[in-house]
Amino acid sequence: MFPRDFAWGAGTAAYQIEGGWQADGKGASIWDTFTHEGGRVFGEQNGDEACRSYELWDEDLKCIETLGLTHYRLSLSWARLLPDGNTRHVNQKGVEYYNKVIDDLLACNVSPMVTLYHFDLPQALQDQGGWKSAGTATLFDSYAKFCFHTFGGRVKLWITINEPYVCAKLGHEDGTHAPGLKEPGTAAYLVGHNMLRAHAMAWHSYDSLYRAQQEGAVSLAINSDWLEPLNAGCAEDIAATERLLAFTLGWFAWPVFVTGDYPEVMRSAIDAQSEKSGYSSRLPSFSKDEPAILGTADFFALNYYTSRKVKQGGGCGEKLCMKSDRDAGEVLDPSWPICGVSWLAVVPQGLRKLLKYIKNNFNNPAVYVTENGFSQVGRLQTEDVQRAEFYKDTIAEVAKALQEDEVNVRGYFAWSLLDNFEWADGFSVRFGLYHVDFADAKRKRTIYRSGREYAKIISKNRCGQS
Ligand code: PNW
Repeated sequence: MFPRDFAWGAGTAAYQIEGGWQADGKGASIWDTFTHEGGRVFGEQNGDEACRSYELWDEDLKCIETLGLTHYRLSLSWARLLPDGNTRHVNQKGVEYYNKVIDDLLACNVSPMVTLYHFDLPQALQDQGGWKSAGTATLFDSYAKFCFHTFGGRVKLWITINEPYVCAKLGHEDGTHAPGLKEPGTAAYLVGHNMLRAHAMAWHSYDSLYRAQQEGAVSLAINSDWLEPLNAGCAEDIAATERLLAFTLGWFAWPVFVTGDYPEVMRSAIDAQSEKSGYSSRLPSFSKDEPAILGTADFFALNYYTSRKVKQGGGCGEKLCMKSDRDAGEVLDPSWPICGVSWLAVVPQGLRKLLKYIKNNFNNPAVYVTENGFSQVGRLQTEDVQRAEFYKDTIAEVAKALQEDEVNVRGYFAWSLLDNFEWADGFSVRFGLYHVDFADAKRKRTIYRSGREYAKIISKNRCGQS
């Protein structure tokens, strides 16, 4: 059913699992600051200890082996490696930690997929303007080169930046993620721009300095819902859907895969609103003097969770904001079950549609589904029958995308290996294939039924094939 070399993975992110926030010379990140400020996260929780994976990596490795994963997606904590964000000071203990993780994975025949940046900017760089500052892209490039140099002999799959959309919008427009800025209609576009520049610089560095020797592949992980017009016969809804797709998937995929610039509908919508409010355009332009953005992804890394119906309208009154720029509202179809967190409507078939859309609109790239998952809230259920069904259904949709739609899907990564610190929701939302007991000092890991189901799917698809 699946090709023999299909990647079967699960993912995590440094801040969500590691803990050890001050251990062995690690610098602070914006999530350390944000959670410690108070009033930001469910129950005033934080990632100071999280799953304690910094101490308990061996336990994580056991989980990875039990599931039979071929790939494991982890992120590096920039501030653990470079406490001040720059390469003048390297924290050797951090290097040792990730060396061990990577070596252990390889010894178990598991390939690492490594994300350089998963929401956790070193606080030292936030103090210099963070992603709003153009210089952060250059510092990211130095950090990326440091990581390629240090780990690249052993890592063949790299993600530069995870979900620039979420960093830009939740971190700088809504203020619900670190660094908690609420600067609607302006900062997010600038931040997204600098993240794209950072990604492109790092890709070019890899391409010119490391690719020949290391033979890996580099991309950025783009999150997107599948979107459909609320009323399929309504021209306004169709146009609104196209606009919203341009402002989400297109914002980052269009420059990298299609034109080297933002989608035209996005720019014209922002410009039109800017004019009304007497602003000059808020969406920056790419400079011809910098490394090109177009062509800077060796594969398409997609994080898919849910789907939405779209209608025209939305906005925030007179004020400038991204909502007004988009002029598109999201609606949930009542037939879609909501699981756990309120934003996650369960729509496995949306993934197949999105994969087909990516094939048709972004030049038939190799695609890895780098995140997909299902959350649990409230009472703990280790026999999570619904989530087990969800994985079965979703993976069946990926199979159809491969076979019937001939999308070049290369791998699937469940989110997440472990229950972990789910950002503003703290530990109240559980995405793991393994439950983690946060009341236990040893953070005991217990497999969920969905974990067993995923292991079964993997083993069924890996054996019986030669
Ligand atoms: C992704 N939202 O982020 C992240 O890459 C993961 O770290 C995270 O745990 C996972 O999805 C599940 O949420 C998101 O509020 C964070 O819409 C928030 C949202 C979406 C994705």
